[in-house]
Amino acid sequence: MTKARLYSGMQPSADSLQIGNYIGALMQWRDLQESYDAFFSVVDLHAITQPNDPSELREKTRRTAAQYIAAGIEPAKSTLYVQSHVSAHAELAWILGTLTGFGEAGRMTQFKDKSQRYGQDATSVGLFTYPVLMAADILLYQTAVVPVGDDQKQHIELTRVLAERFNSRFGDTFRVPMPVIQQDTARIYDLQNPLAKMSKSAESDAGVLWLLDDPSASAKKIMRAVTDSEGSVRYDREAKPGVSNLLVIYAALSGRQIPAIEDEYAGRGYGDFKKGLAEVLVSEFEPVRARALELLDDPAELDRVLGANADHAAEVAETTLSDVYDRMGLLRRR
Ligand code: AQP
Repeated sequence: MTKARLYSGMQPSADSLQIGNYIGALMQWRDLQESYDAFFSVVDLHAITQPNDPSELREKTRRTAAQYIAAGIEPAKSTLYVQSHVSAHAELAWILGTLTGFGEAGRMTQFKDKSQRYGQDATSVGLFTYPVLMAADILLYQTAVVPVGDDQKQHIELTRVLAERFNSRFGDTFRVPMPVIQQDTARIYDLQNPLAKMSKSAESDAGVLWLLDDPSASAKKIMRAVTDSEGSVRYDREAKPGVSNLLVIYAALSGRQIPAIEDEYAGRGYGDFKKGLAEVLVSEFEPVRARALELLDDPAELDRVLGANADHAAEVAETTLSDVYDRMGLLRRR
């Protein structure tokens, strides 16, 4: 039986991924690649909706791909490639843009938030059409499921609307994908501000745990993480967001249940709990970090693997794109 197709991606927007990317996405991708025909992309075309230094972007792209592999995404099993290596993404995005209402795109809350944050002069048309490119990413591969965070739900809904619109105007072409929304317990918050999601682009470094950071630097950040004055290790997202966040990280990285961790630290202080978490984090990340650095030591081999995977992605994408051009009545070059 052929496996259903799955698509997901991350932006190469920093030198290292943060542990929210690892727990919220990579760990799940690693499991999902067993039961799906998975496509995982490093979405560099999305990343350029923000200003980027060209040589840094190239390096961040390799680094992101290396971290996918180090975290367990197997390029022989999944299709792991760089978005801009497959030109069909940009081509289909243009086509879908002609089917997207201006008001429809303007209602996207991520655009509203980001454009407000950057100001009008720093907001590009590319940022506005970001969800249309995302729709193209997904639809090119006849994707059945898209694992995403809650914040991406609206973009997947737009993807579904665009697929249905195209299918009803031009004939059945796209599979209408389903989102798989990540559980709230997989959401990781900033260590210094546990009400804000941990993010690569956080203003302060103190609240972010980086996958490629020196483990002792990460341990220090955990020891300084914001908690509360109650002193008991107990999950309560409302009343104790800092401790709850640390418990979620602990549980995700150790594979244990939160109540078992609460029991272990009952009657002990936050210091002990944080030390325990730091040990768990170091033992989980040390091999991932070492493997990523090893892959980055041989960029030619990494580029070769990415190129071979992009060839496969392009083959699948071209089939869909060709149908799209035909159905829309574009005269094909012979
Ligand atoms: N804090 C988080 N907790 C759980 N999951 C998270 N993800 C991101 N942050 C957390 C998941 O990681 C993937 C990365 O998606 P992205 O790189 O396209 O952008 P993002 O979601 O905006 O991630 P960042 O780290 O916050 O990047 P910047 O700062 O560049 O915007 C997604 O699957 C996301 O759900």
